[in-house]
Amino acid sequence: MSSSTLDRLRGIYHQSFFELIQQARGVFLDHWKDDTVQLCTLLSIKTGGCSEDCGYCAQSSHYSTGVEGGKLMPVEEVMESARNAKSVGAQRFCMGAAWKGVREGDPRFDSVLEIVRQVSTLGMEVCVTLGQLTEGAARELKKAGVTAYNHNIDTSPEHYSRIVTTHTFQDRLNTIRHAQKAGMSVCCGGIIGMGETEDDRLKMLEVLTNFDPPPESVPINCLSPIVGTPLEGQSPVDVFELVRLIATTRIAIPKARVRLSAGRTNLSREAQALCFFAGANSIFYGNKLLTAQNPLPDEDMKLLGELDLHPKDSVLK
Ligand code: SAM
Ligand code: DTB
Ligand code: SF4
Repeated sequence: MSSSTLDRLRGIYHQSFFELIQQARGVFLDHWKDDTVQLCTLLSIKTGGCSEDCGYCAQSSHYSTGVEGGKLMPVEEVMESARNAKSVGAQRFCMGAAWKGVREGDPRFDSVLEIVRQVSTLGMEVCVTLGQLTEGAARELKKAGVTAYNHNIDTSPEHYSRIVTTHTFQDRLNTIRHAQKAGMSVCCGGIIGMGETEDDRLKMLEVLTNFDPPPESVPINCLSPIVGTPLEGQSPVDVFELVRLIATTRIAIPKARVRLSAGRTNLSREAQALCFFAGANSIFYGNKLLTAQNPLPDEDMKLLGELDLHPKDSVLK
């Protein structure tokens, strides 16, 4: 990791606000032929009871958040949600599990593989986020039909151990490497609003920028503060800091889908419009994220229509 990448990111991020978003818009237009927004629907296929202590997470068993630990959802229930997502226009279906990780040979992992095989028949992009992956598990997911693996680095290397102690930043990088080696696209981003500095955010972006290959998608989540977690009292993210980070991400990783992720329920329509102008071109679509609320699908369609943005080619038949 060269310090020059970080210096370059700082230079981009701290230029005057309008120069920054104008530059980001230019980079967007150079790399993306149309104004499409990818709609990605999330489903929690195994909720809560997680062994990890991620300080932001409703699903960690270390905190009393009111989210109960559940079992892996049966394949038919997952298929019902996936068909429904497709029928309302989602192009990507992302399934999340509150696990530290998965390995080959575990019967629960075999069930996930069967879920992936079935969901991938629907024609949407298939993304999963299951925690840490061995190389073998990554290969099996790819073979079953996964197109992208979501595994966020979440914050800077320096800030990470203040947020999570049950695994390391390096563990996250190892899993990302395994997913890449298996030929899956990597969806990797982070959360802002966890007490980090703006420079921490740029250090996170520095790590993402230096991935080889760069991430196919970069989710930028604003912390959705969960009562019962150590981060429950964090102040909301400043919207112009969010826009600056999105613009800098667009410039640093031009070909990535930059996904305006958790926390949109706290953003005005105008703030979201600025995020799209600055280079965001994907959202989570559906009234629920994993456990937290998301804007209603009808409201999102209305907003996209008002901004003359179009959902990426729908796979609706
Ligand atoms: N267990 C897997 C893992 O840790 O990668 C997958 C699920 S985990 C919930 C997926 C991602 O959701 C996290 O890496 C984090 O970026 C995001 N996330 C979780 N809780 C959040 C919150 N309260 N606010 C914003 N983003 C959150
Ligand atoms: C990502 O970066 N954000 C999504 C998805 N990847 C898995 C998850 C957001 C979770 C928000 C909190 C919740 O729903 O519990
Ligand atoms: Fe939540 Fe994933 Fe951390 Fe488990 S590993 S506590 S599900 S973010």
